[in-house]
Amino acid sequence: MVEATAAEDVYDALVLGGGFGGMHMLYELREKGFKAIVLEAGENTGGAWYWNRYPGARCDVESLAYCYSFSPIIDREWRWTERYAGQKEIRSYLEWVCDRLDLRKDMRFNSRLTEAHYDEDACIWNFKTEAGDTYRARWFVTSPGPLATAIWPDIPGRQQYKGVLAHTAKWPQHDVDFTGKRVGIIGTGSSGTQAIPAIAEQCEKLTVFMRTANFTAPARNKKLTDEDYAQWEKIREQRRKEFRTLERTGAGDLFIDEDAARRRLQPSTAFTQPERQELFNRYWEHGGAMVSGLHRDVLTNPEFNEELAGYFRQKVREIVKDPARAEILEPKNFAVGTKRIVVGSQFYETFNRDNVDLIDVKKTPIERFTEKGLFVDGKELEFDVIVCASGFDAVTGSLTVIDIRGRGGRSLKDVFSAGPNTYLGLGVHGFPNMFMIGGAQGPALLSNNAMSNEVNVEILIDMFTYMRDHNIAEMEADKAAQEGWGQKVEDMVSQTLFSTANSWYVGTNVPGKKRAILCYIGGVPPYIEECKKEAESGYSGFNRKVLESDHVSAEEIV
Ligand code: NA7
Repeated sequence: MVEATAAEDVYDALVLGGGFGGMHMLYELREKGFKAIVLEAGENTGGAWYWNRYPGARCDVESLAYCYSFSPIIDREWRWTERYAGQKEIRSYLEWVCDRLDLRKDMRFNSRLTEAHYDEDACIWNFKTEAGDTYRARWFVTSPGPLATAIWPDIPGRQQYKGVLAHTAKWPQHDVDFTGKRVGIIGTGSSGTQAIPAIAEQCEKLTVFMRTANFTAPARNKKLTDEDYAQWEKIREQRRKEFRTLERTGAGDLFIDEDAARRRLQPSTAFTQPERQELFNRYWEHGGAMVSGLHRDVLTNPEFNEELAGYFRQKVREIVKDPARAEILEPKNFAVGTKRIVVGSQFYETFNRDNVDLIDVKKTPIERFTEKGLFVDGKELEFDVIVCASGFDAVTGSLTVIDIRGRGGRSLKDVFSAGPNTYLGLGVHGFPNMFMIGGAQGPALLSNNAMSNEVNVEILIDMFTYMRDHNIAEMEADKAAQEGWGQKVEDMVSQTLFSTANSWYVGTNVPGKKRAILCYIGGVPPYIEECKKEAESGYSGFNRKVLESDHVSAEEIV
């Protein structure tokens, strides 16, 4: 039996991260009468959109779907200006939400969490920030964002370079002036693909270092008009319902037609080849990533996948005038959708510009940084600015940078070194009372994060209310339940084409990271059903300790 800790100096929940998920969590915790605090490393809210300020940064999910739906106030009062919102507009939105819902008073900015240690006897988490501030809370809710830990390219000599060096995810607070500059950019994932056209327009000369050509669809961004909003008013509730039942994502399918979400549940074989071609054309012209999500078998049917891949390659050849460049830019050797589909604006067109060079890094690797630039293929290329759009240690990397210790002082970093093992993406065995929003092996990565975070918050709030109603001091993912979930996640992946690609989805972009899928690929609607079953069973996949009056019983009842 253990003394319960005095309530006054302990928060019910400490939430890590003040972006989309963290702010919503704070709001719901407060609504339910829980005492909560948010720690955010940035000087303001914004999450990923606070840090990723590179030129061209823009969301690849439609603004009307990439926003909160839980608050009628927010829904009524905010109006997006573009189909795909730019980074500044999303930041303004989150700052406005923060003020409008009066969240700021319970958020601590410039507070980078460095330590979270669990005290098993008291069932309390103890926290420390970089500045040395300390906090205590019963629940540790993590919402750091899946892409919070930037990684540099594994090219030697970076420190020697004397020019301006920037990472897209750690962009300087001020705008970088590229006028008259010679710029090199390493990486052509989503960030690089957005930055390349924007930088090419400003700089004297841009050299793009490409290692893997991605499947890149056009965004077809545009201003949202009164007519768009009038139409949105009519379909908003239906679209949101479809997100939870049919998985309409908003990655370009909000307005396309009424059948788009249902079509996704059908296999490609339900359509003739000319019908499929007609759909590819329609989606390509409409814009957004949904061309890759037309039918449910895109990741399981190699023939259909190859047909779609061929369509992408044909588009590259149609747009890029120089056949040698087009050849480098054509995605090959992996299946569509097994690396994240990139949504770009004027990306392929940019390679028709005279001031843009393209270097195939697979053929001529970058050997090292030098004082003046990069050493490639036996010669030095000089640059005034080098931009690294080299990605992130995704999902688990957002947590393993923090010294998180659970039962018996066990480190989360050590646990995740064996793989991203969780139960339902919500909890990790050995880490009682730690709960995750957008966690590993949850559905977030392959969904519209703003919406799937809301789903996660609702699931967790129900759990917290259950814990309060049942006097539960501690819940911890059961080992067997976690193993069962891990098996389910892996079984699903083994039936797909995911093994054809190396990508951050499976952790291969980080040297030494174990190859394993970082998310549940079943989609949001089946995930909601799994979590419903878990709740209906009284959270049978979680072990617990029950609080008896002012004492905690250490006896596990499940
Ligand atoms: P990504 O998608 O991980 O892209 C990183 C890019 O950097 C990718 O093209 C990599 O090539 C490239 N890269 C990394 N290291 C090197 C070296 N050493 N040499 C050459 N090229 C290299 O990160 P992003 O920031 O673009 O996007 C991440 C997500 O953010 C995105 O999906 C959206 O959800 C938002 P590779 O493909 O590994 O061959």
